[in-house]
Amino acid sequence: MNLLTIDSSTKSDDVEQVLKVILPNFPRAPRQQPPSRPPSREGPPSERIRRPLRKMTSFYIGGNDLGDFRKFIWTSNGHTFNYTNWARNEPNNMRNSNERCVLLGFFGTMQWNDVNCYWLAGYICEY
Ligand SMILES: [Ca+2]
Repeated sequence: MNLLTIDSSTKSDDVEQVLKVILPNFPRAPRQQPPSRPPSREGPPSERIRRPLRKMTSFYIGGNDLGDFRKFIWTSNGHTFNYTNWARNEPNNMRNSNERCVLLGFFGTMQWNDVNCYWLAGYICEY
């Protein structure tokens, strides 16, 4: 199992379709919707998993430049990016803050942002 590799627009679209199914707020709604019911530990396992995910909109994928600065590669195969979906002005290594990992969803879309690898966020794996 590896962190997700997104090496084509087709795969990005496929991942977006999956995220839309499991995350009602993805892509992020223009305005926040109130939760449909109060938090609870009750319910079937699938619901207990989905519930905390509803508010999560940022996920690490398997890209980073931890080897050579600004040379982003996929952890799954070590290949440099043939396809990218950076958000406007990304990757920007904001304020030289050592942004070495790739986050999907930061802007409420499928676009990517380079961030510090210790941001609190979800992650997406594939196998
Ligand atoms: Ca950034």
